[in-house]
Amino acid sequence: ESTTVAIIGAGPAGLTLANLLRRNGVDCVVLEVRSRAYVENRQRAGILDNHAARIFTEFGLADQVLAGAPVETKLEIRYDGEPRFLDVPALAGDRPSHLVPQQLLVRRLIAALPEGVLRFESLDIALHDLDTPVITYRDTDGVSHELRCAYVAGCDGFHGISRTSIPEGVLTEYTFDHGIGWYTMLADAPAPRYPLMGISPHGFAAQFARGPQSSRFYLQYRPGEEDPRSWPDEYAWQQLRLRLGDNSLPTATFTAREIVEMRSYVAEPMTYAKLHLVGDAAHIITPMGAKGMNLALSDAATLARAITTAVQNKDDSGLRAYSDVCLQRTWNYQEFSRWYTEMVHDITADPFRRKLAKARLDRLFTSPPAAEAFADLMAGTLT
Ligand code: RFL
Repeated sequence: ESTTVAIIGAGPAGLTLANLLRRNGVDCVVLEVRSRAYVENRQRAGILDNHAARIFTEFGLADQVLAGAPVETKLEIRYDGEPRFLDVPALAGDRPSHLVPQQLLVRRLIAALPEGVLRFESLDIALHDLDTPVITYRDTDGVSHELRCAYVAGCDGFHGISRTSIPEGVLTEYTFDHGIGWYTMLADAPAPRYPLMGISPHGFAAQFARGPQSSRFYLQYRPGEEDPRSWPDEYAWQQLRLRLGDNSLPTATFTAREIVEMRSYVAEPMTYAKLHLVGDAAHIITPMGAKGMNLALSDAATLARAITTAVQNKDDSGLRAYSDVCLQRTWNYQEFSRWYTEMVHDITADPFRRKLAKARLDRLFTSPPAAEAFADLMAGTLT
């Protein structure tokens, strides 16, 4: 069997790429190791930035992907209990982000693809000869398959096999441990009026809506020194009330809990022979700024345009530029995410960094150009 583009992984990156390529008349096959149900129920990101929404509009997919999605409102930041509000969409020039839970985006992107494009439960996927690529895999009946293609898109996330198929010595890898942990909890507690972040001497906390009667909560912890999994729920609620400056928060049952340790990673270049890495396969970023999923979608759009031009006009300049274009965007967002992370967590750092973090926050509320630059990054850069 053969196809033009073999896409490894059916996360936001792979599914977006498949949809964009098909809209441009380029054929592709998506190989995913997990089941459809597993992929459709994986909960992670929740914000589709304005730039990512424009990608779906550009390719004529806005109705399928964005229908009914609420748009972002103001952001509330409470510093030591004192509330401040930022009208991020207005500051960005009326470019709101959309609230689209990742599992909803994934379901919609799967529904928009025709039968036969998606192959769930493709096991033991291996990439061979990346100059004239051949992909081997097994189906659930144990039957072996071989897929030939002109291009491979490695969209299989941070733990996938695409990046590790690149010969040793080719990639330069950059890693950074921010030394910050988040304990995140889902609870049936009324949603806050606006997305709420609390910066307090006890640490960072946040509360975001996940429906009118449901909230996701976050508490900063010190990795290696504390293990929030051993915290009694009552202690977590007490910390949330303290850090969010909200004594009215009810004690509700946590329906899910998770630990996130903040790490960043970038692999350069994102291209090797006919393999192009897309999304988390090439880079991971902290959740501050909500850019992880949006970077994956932007990579997918850059690659879809480049492959389309190569296939239809025999012009591979876009493919040659792919890695540089995506890496420039990635480093821009890595810097933003680190900047944002320090601003809301460094109240717990040494006194000098605590003062710097406060100055950084104050600047957002005293300098309109600084606030606009922040909002511009939240909306997404236009490349
Ligand atoms: P994904 O979503 O990891 O999808 C990769 C897909 O590849 C499949 N796969 C394989 N398929 C075939 N063969 C193999 N050998 C394979 N190995 C893996 C996987 O099953 C999966 O279907 O990567 P993609 O598409 O690049 O998308 C990236 C985003 O998912 C990611 O950036 C965000 O989820 C990151 N992230 C968040 N981003 C945000 O913007 N806002 C958030 O609030 C946010 N919260 C999060 C997150 C990531 C989290 N993880 C990964 C720890 C919260 C969590 C818990």
